[in-house]
Amino acid sequence: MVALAGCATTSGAAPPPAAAPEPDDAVVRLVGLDFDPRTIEVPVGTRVRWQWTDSVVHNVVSKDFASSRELDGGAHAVRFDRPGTFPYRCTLHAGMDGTVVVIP
Ligand SMILES: [Cu+2]
Repeated sequence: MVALAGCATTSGAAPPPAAAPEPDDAVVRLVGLDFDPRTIEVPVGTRVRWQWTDSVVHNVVSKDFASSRELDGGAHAVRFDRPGTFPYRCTLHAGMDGTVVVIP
């Protein structure tokens, strides 16, 4: 299973806190209706941190994890504890797809 770390919930009116950055995070930016980079390759145990730097609302959703809908300044982080290929997408924008490749 993919371990979830720093997942914000969508309950309540207050915006969820951004996942605090960690020095070894692999960073994917949400910018220009796209993920940058679209494919990121990381070693097992790495935390991937998505950073919203777009004025449009996006989310990050796969069958293993899901963020809330966030705007510019938002963040979501997931630690990947097993190797594999993990496709994900923004469910709000067709074609806004990304992949995390976790290598042993
Ligand atoms: Cu989007």
